[in-house]
Amino acid sequence: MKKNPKVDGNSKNRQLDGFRTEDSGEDLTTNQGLKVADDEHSLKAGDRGPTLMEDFHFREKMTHFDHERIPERVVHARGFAAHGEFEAYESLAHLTKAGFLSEKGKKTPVFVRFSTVVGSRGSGETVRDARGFATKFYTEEGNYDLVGNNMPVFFIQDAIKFPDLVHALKPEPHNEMPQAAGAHDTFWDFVANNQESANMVMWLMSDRAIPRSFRMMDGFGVHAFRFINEAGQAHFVKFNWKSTLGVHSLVWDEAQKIAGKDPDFNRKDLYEAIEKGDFPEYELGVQIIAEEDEHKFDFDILDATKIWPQEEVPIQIVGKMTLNRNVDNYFAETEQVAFHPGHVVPGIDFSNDPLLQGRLFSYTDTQLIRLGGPNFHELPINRPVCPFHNNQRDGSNRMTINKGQVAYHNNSLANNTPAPVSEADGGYSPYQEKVEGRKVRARSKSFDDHFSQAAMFWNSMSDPEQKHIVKAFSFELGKCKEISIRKQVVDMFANVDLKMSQEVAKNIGVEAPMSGASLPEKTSPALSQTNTITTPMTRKVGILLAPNFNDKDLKQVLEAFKEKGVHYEIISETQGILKGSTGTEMKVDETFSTTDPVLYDAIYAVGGPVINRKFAKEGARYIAEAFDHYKPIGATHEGMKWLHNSEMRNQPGVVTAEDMENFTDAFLEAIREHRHWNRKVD
Ligand code: HDE
Repeated sequence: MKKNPKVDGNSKNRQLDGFRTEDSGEDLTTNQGLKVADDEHSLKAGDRGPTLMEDFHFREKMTHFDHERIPERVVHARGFAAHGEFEAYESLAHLTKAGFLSEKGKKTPVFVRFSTVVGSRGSGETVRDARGFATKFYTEEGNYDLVGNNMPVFFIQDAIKFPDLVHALKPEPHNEMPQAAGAHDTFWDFVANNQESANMVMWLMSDRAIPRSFRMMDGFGVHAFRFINEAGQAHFVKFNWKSTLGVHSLVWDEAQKIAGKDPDFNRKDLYEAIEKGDFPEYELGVQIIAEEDEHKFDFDILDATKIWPQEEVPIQIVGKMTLNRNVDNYFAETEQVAFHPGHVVPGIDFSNDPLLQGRLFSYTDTQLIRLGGPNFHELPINRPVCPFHNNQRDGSNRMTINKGQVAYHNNSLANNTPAPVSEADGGYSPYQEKVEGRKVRARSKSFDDHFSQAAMFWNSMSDPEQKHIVKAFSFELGKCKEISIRKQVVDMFANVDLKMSQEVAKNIGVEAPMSGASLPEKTSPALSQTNTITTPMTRKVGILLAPNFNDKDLKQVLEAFKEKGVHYEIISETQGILKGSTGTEMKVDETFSTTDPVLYDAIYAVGGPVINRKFAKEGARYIAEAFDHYKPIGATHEGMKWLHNSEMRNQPGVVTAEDMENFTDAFLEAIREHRHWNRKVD
């Protein structure tokens, strides 16, 4: 297996060259290079006396420490990132002159940061929320940032409403509660009074909002952008990332428990996968609409609260991104990376989506406060890999040492350089869209339909997915204290599906709405997660093992796991080595106190001939939790005792057997399915 491959020296690392330092083995010095003789005692007047002001080493060390934090991102504060590479499958030159897409096999280094949106930097990761999916392509023509989410739509249509949305969604201002959650009055008050949010709220109540892993979710650029080809021809484009592991989610009860048992659940999963060489992969897909077809659809293609259903505008897969290297330093890279939807390259341009237009202002502005000034592009993680020159100078934290006397344009002293580059030679020149109109604060009528696509989302869900949505609404609204807010929201969602809103109304104790909008029955099968890829690869199985376990049979199952890329951990009562019935030794990875069933995709109960009361109790709990969360359960030998006479035994995804050959295949198949929704749980 590949282990955290180092790719120093090649293009992937160029943006960091010259900035990395390995401090171990070196002398300790101050920041001025002075060797330090003692780092354990502050300078005092006598060994029981007061500390002296003159202790410059103490003051330097403490001052640096006092300033170690920078303001966290106002949204997307909690994130985790990795390096990788994008490879184009084919030339897209007929659509775009972007170099990184115009040649088959062309490779471009990337840096991707995943995030939750609402919570603070230290908040839990398995909360109900959208996930940020921001990609920086270090192209030869400059950095291109695709700053997307794991949901293809957004709450609002115009950027001017973003501060209102975020104020409503963040913890309430009087008591700073709740952390990292939309389940409170101000958020739902915003929803009910800003009904353009309906489609996004359906996504937020769905399983997409609690992804099993950053590796198992899709990404979306959300807005319409433009591709421009060499001939200057434009096409509208939407960007989609498709995980090669498929889209998979947690169940809500599990997600809440994980937030306590392991608040780092998603980042650990990504970090460990990359360390093991199981590199996450996402294919890039584009949806293309010709300029002349702009008004051909029953939604406005510039409205960020709408998808372009892929049944109407197919997704063309154009390349693959592989994340293959963890960061060396979280702060220097993940915390200081600065994304911006306005970081584009020739061949990619904007549309007039009013949400996108506002973002083009916001991202530089936010970096100024977060990263302390206008030179954040010089931080190693943000530097382009191609040369960059201009007449910008000075400012806080300037690192470049510009030589020479000329810092203006036009000039004769430097032969009029740095000189602009013509479009033909690669200079960026905006698409000359014709724009005409009165100056108005208004929105196009074509943005008015807030419910058709929300209803299409609901209609496209499978039965279990619909049940999860009803439960999610009932949880979230049940947390609202104001009954009037609960009522306004169920009335609003009666326009999406009357039965759905009536069920929610019953659960949260408000009068059920009697009518809603009557909308065309449209579906988009691609919206359901039941149509995603399923594979046992990288699933994590918790194996319950006790002394004298049947080692021959276990070995056979473990070999099959290895072959299929299934991961496992041995769980027992105490740490150390366990001996099997014929002497095989197994190292215990976790104990009942260090881990929990919610942290596994499947449980395999092997047990052993003699288990004590505590083991029996924990084993039963592991199986019961896994059962309630619809997870695959395998039980052989003594492990089967836990399922004896139990109603669980003949339920879908519960595999028990004396015959190991049938067992292994059936268990692997159950693991591949991920969750067994037709199991009788409630
Ligand atoms: Fe952002 N958003 N956003 N956003 N956004 C930020 O920039 C903003 C929107 C997204 O990992 C901020 O550097 C406005 C949509 C991601 O570093 C800030 C509007 C989408 C990230 C900001 C939006 C996103 C951010 C905060 C409405 C999906 C994290 C810190 C017009 C397409 C990037 C920062 C990272 C971060 C503003 C809406 C995605 C304040 C004004 C829609 C993935 O600039």
